[in-house]
Amino acid sequence: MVAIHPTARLRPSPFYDSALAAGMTTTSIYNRMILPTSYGDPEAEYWRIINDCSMWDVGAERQVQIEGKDALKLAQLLTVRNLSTCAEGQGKYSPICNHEGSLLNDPIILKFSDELLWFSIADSDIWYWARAIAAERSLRVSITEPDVSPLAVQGPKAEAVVAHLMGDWVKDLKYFWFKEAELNGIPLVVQRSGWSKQGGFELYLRDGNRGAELWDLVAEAGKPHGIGPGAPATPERVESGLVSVGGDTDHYTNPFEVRLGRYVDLELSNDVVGIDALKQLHADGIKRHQLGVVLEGDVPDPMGFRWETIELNGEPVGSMTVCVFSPRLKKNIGFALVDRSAEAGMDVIVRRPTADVPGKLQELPFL
Ligand code: THG
Repeated sequence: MVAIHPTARLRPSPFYDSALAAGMTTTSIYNRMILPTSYGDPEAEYWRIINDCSMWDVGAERQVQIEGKDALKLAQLLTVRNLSTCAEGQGKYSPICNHEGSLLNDPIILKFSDELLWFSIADSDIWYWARAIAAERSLRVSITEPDVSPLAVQGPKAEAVVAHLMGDWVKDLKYFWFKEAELNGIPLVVQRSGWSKQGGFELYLRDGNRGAELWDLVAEAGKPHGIGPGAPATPERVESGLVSVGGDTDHYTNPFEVRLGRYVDLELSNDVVGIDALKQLHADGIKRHQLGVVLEGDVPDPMGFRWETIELNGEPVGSMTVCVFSPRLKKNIGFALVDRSAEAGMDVIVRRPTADVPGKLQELPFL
C-alpha cells in the first residue's frame, strides 16, 4: 500500500491528528476526505465492535444543510422516502435517486425543523445535486456545508460510555433520534445511530477546532468499557447486511435491487426526483437482486478494488460486490448483485483473481 500525498483537495477531519496519534494505519477516501479504516489489527477492532465498544472518526460523513422557507419541500423532492412523518429531532434513513431511479446516495436526514435539515451523506456530492434541484425548482433555501463532523461510538458498551459523558437522558433516545447538547462547552448533536448493527451513538462535533478534545474525552470515558479506535468494519457490516451505496451499487442500481425498497414510498407525488421512474421499475418488476454468497474454504481472501463475476451453470449472472472473512462464521462472505434467476440456495462459481471459487447464495443478512 502507498501513503496518501497531502493536498488541500483531500480534507482531514477534525479528528485526523488524534487518529494518527492513535495509530491509524490505513485509510479510505470518502467525500474527498480521509476516512480512517484501520489501526493495524482489524480482527481486534472487529471484536471490539461486537463485544465492547469502538470509536470511529467518521468526519467524512459530511452534512448538507438545507435551510429556509422551502427546506422541507426541497428535502422531500430529493428523497424517495416520505418525510411527512419525520418529527423534529428525528432522523430517517432516506435514499436519494436520480431521475432514472438509480441510487445516488443514502443519507440519514436529520430534521431540526421544517426550515432546517441536515443530510448526513454517504460518498457522493449531494451538495451540488441539492443546489441544482433547488435552483431548477426556484426554491427559497440556502444550502451549505456546516462545520459538523460525526464521531461514532459503536458496540454494546457504547451506551454506557455516552451516558457517562452526556447523562442518562441518552438512554431514552430512540433509533435515529437526536438532541443538541454540550460536553465541556463543546457543541454537539447526539444521535442514536451509526453504521453497524451493534448499536451505538454518533456525536456530531459542531466546532472543528475541538476535535482532539472530544476524541480524548470519549477515549477516557470509554477506558473502563474497553474502548479502542476503530472504523466502520467490513466484516460486521457484511454479516449484518448493510449496503454500501457506491460500493455495492453501480450507476444503474435502484433501491429495490439492493433491499432498500422499504425506504421507497411510491405514493409520493411525481415531482419527487426519481419517483416516476421507480413506479415504472416497480410495475415492470426488477431484473436483479442482492443476496449473500458464502464461499468455500476457510482461508481469508477479501475482495480488492473490483467486483468479481458470479456464474450460474457456466453463465455470468452478476457480480460479487464485496467479500470479506467473517470472524464469527469463519468463512469468506460477500454480497451478490445477480439476476433474479439466481436464487437463495443455488450453487455458483465466483471468478476470483486467485481461482474460480464455489459458493452458495443465501438470503441476507448473514447474522
Ligand atoms: N451515520 C451518519 N451518516 C451517515 C452514515 C452513518 N451517512 C452515510 C452512511 N452512513 C449512510 N448509510 C447508512 C446506511 C444504513 C444505516 C445507516 C446509514 C442503518 N440502517 C439500518 C438497517 O439497514 O438496518 C436501519 C435503517 C432503518 O430501518 O431506518 O443504520 O452511519 N451520521
